[in-house]
Amino acid sequence: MLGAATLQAQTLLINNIHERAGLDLNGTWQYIVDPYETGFYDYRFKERSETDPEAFWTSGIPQNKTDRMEHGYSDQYVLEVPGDWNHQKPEFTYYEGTLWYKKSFDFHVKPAHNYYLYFGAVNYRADVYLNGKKLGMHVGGFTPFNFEVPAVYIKPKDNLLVVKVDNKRGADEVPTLNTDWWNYGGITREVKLVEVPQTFIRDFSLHLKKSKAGEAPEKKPWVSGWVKLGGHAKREKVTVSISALKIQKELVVTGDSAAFNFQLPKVQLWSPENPKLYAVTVKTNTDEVHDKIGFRTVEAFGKQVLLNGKPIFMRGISIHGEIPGDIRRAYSQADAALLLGQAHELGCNMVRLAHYPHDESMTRMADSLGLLVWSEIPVYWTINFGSKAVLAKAKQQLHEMIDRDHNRASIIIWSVGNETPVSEVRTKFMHSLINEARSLDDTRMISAALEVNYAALKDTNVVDDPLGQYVDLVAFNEYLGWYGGLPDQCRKTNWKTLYDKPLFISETGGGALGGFHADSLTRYSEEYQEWYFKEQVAMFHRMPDNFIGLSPWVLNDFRSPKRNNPTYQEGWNRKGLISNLGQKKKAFYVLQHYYQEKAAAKPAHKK
Ligand code: GCB
Repeated sequence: MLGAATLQAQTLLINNIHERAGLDLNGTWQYIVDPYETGFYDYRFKERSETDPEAFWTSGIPQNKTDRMEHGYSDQYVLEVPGDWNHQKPEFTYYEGTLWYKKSFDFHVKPAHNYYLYFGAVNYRADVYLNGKKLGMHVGGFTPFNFEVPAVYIKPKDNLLVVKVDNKRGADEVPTLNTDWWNYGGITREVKLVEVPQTFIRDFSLHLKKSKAGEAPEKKPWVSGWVKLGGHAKREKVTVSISALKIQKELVVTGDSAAFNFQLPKVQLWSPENPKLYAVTVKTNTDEVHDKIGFRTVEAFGKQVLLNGKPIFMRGISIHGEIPGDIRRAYSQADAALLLGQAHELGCNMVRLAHYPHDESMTRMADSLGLLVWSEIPVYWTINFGSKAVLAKAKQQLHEMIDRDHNRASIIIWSVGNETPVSEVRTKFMHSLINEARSLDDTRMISAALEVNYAALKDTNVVDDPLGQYVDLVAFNEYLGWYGGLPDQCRKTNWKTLYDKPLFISETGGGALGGFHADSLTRYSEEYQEWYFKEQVAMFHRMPDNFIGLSPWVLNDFRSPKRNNPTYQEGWNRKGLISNLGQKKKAFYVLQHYYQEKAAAKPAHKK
């Protein structure tokens, strides 16, 4: 029996959750608001144990009518899951603290099956209880996790699933106290009770083998990958098949995992122009999982980025995981279709999913639309770089991001952070993350948005951040003409990096209130932002030959508590090319025009 205070280790992540049997636990949940965490700590602020008479916070109902009861779940207080709490009740707009969520369900367990409770994401800390027993705890607001549920915990009727969700910011968390986005709280992504056989396919990976540096994949390319079993892993025969390619390969998995390599016949490679996905099935005697997988290679080679051996220019845009029209977190297929549809209309072949892993529907849809993806963990600005515990939290989020999405062809860049101020301790921290990312996945580029040394040379800004030596792609954020000075500075500014690597502008932008028109010297007018982008585009034409793309800041206006100009911002970061009301601002068309030109231009030659 688990004590309430025992934190069970999180179980290894199960992939391809959507097609698994089990019970969808989305929908209406009851809640209790608990800013003082009275249900968690007793009046001496000690964590409650299961035997505590007040432990019924976690089991939903008091044991008998003599119990004193100073809380209660009720249909008067309900929230929809998935979904942040902030947009669902006006009193939660600014709330940062604890809410207890409760859902009742009936479920019949099957003999010889295992059960897991899966959460797409909970911001920020989740303590999960089933029928009063603690299943585990997870921190990190944007990545999936699952806990094993012993079958004996599950009753045929009236199970009580309780999740304590806490979105308080913390100095030793990832992200830390300070961000330029809204700290939406709640069970923001889907919840599912997953049913699998006793030995099951927990995860598999399938990708093209790296080709020789600088070269396209062979005509009949090789794939490599692995299969990992979960549950009572033992000796299992596994079949990997791709029926459209007449591939059927058998391997024997002993223990938990086995790796494989095999040659494909001629395949259509995945690319933005032809986002071809192949249906893949992985099967054992008792289990079967499916996915749709694209085959491509990507690498930084000299000054260029090669996709399937050919140089590409990334026409990108940065995106927050938010639907501004509803002022909420994005979580669904429809949300992904809206955001990625906007990026498509802008003429993008690439999106930077800032500043945290987005909902899985985004990366899956990017696979099918042919949008290249930069995916990032929320190591943002001023994390506590000196702390080992913080590094462990960042690494955990890195693992969870890669675990979920390693089969997505669209993802070509794992980013380990954004604008982390240069210091020895930060570089050590970030280097460690880069090494970790590379050890988990050597088939993609690793990057981070770096800061710029503006004072380096007269008229030339230099990206000399020491992290540049470890990343594959030197990416930097610049706001020339917004933070300090006017956009005409771009006319005389040059850029270079100390590193002989491809150079990418991961952010550039200026604010404008949609519908506010004035002359181009008036800040926050659409005309100012339009001018900003015109000057920037003229500067892009003068960039050095290792300039291989950009992801300006940002697709839509987004909510930020830092942005309190009472006339133009009112809680919104206004750097969107599209306003919070969905109107395209003038600058949208400047970037769209540049991207049309770029798309029509002859591809650069490999050097
Ligand atoms: C940045 C940050 C981004 C901010 C943006 C801004 O450099 O990376 O998160 O929102 O600037 O608007 O200032």
